[in-house]
Amino acid sequence: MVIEEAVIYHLVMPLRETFKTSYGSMKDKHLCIIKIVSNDGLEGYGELDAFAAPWYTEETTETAALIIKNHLLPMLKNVNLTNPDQINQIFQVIRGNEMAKAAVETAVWDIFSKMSEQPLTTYLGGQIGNIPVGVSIGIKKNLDELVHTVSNYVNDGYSRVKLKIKPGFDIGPVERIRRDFPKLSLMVDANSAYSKSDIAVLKQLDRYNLAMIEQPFGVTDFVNHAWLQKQLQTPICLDENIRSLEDVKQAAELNSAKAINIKIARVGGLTEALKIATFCYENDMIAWCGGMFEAGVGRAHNIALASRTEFSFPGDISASNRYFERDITKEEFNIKQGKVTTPSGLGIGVEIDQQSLDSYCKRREYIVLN
Ligand code: OSB
Ligand code: MG
Repeated sequence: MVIEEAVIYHLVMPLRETFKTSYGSMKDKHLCIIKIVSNDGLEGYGELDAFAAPWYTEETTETAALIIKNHLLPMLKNVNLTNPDQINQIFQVIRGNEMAKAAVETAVWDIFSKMSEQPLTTYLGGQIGNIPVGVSIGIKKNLDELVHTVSNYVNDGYSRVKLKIKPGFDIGPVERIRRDFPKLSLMVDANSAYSKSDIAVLKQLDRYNLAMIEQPFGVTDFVNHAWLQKQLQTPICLDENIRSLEDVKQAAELNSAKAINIKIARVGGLTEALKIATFCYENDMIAWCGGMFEAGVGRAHNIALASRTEFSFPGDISASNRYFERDITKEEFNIKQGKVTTPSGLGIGVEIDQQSLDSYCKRREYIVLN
């Protein structure tokens, strides 16, 4: 397979609700849809899931789009691809820029699964069916608002709830939600807002039967996460720390975490995500699929990945309408009894709603490769 041309669609999609984390607030999701066209005329779609500002990782939607256009796509000029894992290899010479790499790499996976006339789900080794999913809830103005939000999602049937926390908004919310929802599968995500001096609060969180505590400490810190995990029963989950299989191996070696949030975008694509899932499975670490407020294309890739057996904990994979008024795909994803259904069409199994995509599109770039 040779890539003949690519289109980068720059989209701004208003979020239905402003999402607040320990880093700050987000009103719109800035993303790109990457379309690649093969020499056989097949189309593959990938989603660039960075953000407008570099608060989660160093990349932004704009920097990543530039890397894709000026560095990654040109590396594929006249290259005959025989399997999608080749992309991971070819892109290795470019440092970092995982989200840019993932956007192109996932589009290549889409084409290869279409070439093999399979849904991406089975092409990746997963199973068609329903997978349990959870929801991530931002920091709220007050506890009543939080309780209201949680009960809405519980009524929608989500299998697990994740609360964003930060210093000063941690024990209060967790205590209240645990009291009102004693049986709920509950976890927290600190997005790196704590340090060693917060040990008393973190030990207190250990009392609420949380499924895990996600990313309490710094984004390159493996040593102090290990120090903390020794003192807690609750599994620590790493998110921002994990850019590659090497990072997961380091976490395993040091016992920095018992769980890994796998995001396709953060680890540079599906090849690396699969390697991480396999490693977690073989080393008794919990693997689950994280989210980046994906639109329909990225969400389809996530669901295909999360359908593999290594994914033993519900992912941050919500219904399309939780994030956006209208998605960019014709098929929207819905939650039924805490589960989402894997698409069964070929490749990512969703079709682009061109009219919807155009309505969010601010700019498009055409790149001819051959
Ligand atoms: O830390 O997992 C995170 C959203 C944006 C950036 C980072 C994170 C998140 C979420 C939401 O928690 C995940 C989602 O619902 O897509
Ligand atoms: Mg997180």
